[in-house]
Amino acid sequence: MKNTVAEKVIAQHLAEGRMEAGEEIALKIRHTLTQDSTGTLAYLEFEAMGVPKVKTQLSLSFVDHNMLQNDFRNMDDHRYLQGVAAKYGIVFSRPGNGICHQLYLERFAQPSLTLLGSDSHTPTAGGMGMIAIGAGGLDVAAAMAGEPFYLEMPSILGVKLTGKLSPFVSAKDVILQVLKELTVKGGVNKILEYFGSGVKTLSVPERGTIANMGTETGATTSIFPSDETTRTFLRGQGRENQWTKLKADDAVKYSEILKVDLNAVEPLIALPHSPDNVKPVTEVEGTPVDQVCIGSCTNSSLRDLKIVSALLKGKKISDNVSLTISPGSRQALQNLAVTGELEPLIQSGARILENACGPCIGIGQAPTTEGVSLRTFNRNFKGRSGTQDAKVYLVSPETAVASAITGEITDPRKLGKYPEISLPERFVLSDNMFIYSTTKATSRVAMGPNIKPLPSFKPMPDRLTGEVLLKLGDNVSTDDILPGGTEIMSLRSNIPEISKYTFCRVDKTFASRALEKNGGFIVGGENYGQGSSREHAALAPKYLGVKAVIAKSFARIHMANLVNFGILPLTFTVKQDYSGIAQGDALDLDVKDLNERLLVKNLTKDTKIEVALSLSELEKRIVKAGGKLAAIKAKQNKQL
Ligand code: MIC
Ligand code: SF4
Repeated sequence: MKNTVAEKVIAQHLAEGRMEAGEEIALKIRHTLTQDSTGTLAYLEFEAMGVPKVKTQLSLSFVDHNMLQNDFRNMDDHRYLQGVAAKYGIVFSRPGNGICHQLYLERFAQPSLTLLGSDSHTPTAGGMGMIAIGAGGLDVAAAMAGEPFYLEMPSILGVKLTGKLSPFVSAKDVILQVLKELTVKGGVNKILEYFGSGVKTLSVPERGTIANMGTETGATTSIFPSDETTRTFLRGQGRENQWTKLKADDAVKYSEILKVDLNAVEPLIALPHSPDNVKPVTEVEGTPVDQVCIGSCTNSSLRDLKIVSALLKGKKISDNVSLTISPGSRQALQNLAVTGELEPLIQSGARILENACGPCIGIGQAPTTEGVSLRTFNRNFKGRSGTQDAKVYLVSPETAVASAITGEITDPRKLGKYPEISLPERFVLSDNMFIYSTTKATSRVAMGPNIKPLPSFKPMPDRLTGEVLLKLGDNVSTDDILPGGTEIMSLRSNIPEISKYTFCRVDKTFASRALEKNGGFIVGGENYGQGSSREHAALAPKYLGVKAVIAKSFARIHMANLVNFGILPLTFTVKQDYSGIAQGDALDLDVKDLNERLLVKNLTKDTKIEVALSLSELEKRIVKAGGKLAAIKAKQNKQL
């Protein structure tokens, strides 16, 4: 049988199931990663499983999201994470070292391995020929405890790249082109596999950019082959011995093919407020810009910083623009410094921020009132930048620089000659901000007062009754359900407190109403729960008593998180029935038997609506038990 790159890697790590699209499979997970804002919960869950050491080949804990030290809370979280890492055999990446996905790609990613990460952009490592998947913290905790990861075998969509990018057009434009075609839900339950003669023209960091933002299509992951370019990158990182070749069989069949002629790609821009609202830069040229932010796990590699430096050389940014640059890693920053390429950034007037996520998740640099902000990031959902009325556009580093110089959205091709840049044959390496756990470490794990125990939940009753607490439209993101930003993110380790902010930007009364009414239901449109992997977006509603979400369709990670915390994800079998339910309607649902089809009685309207429940037997057991943690704990205890 002929196999794609994705199938080859999956086959090597298959623990259960058949590799047929739509079938449930279980994957053995070799590496895991967490970051601070999903990590505290993931490690509380891991600790609750009672396993003495992680059972993976390698587990990593990064601190990159919530770096502000405006009170004790974030620092206490970081200290807790460091303590857990030392105790359970996890590599700890200290605050200031860089963004998890960038660091992982540089120092740990290896072709043909599997990675599960509690962050939705974990697929960045697909640029190295890995199956790298984003998941909720509980699934990552389970993987650290040695459990396989269950998922629906995706279909493999081949993205055929031909030709070569033109000057001033880069990897970000390629993925924006893909997003334009696929939209924010076109990749659901698919793996985007890149192939064709254009692949070899892209460096590993460029492949990382493309794989990173495949997440925005809803895809399970994205993957590139591992070739000589991969080998060269690994050699530069002093890890050539970890290289293996990985290539699809000749004449392999993809379930669908999307063709991208790299020669024809032009500078693109995603307009507010969705990553798939993509247009050519030329269509919005001349729009005045207030802020430009370069960085994030999508565009902060040494490749990107080098091009930014070359383009800024001898230039000054517009007096009306605030330009920030957050390097993806200390390695990228250090290499830039060593070659003198940091200097043009400083000279131009750019504000160099910490090596972290920073403005991407609303940790600082909120734009001005009704400000236009151009960002090289991957998400521009309303409110994510920190202000509700900002207009955030997503662009390549090239377009970002051109616009920062002129003060208006500018086609970068107007900058003149495209500078030649190349990655070093040997990167300057320094791993001294990774702390390796030693076998002697049995340290006590310090827990600050803001770190609260995990709430526990009762098994699901046979009948679910209650009111529709909130009715929403299409593409509700987890940023809508539980936003990021400085105030709320410091509460990630404290479910009772963070739950008060559930849907706060949509309806300030939601949390109090939910508690008052003893919980109830949420109704959503298509692609409910897109975006971040934060399980808080399921756990907080659960804490407030939400029993089921009825939507037209769900995003993959959020649906898994709902199941993990015992909330039923139901879909309308007839989409028009969505209009037959209003906020405030009283619903009643018999869930004694979790059949594929269930009947929801609308007591207010005296109607019945059929809904579908597409869960595996295992998922049904989890949801019935009131969540996954109890199930895993019981299983682990038997093994000990
Ligand atoms: C994001 O980009 O939304 C985040 C912040 O990285 C999240 C994780 C989180 O909410 O902590 C993600 O993408 O999963
Ligand atoms: Fe961090 Fe932004 Fe990447 Fe999320 S998308 S991991 S917040 S840089």
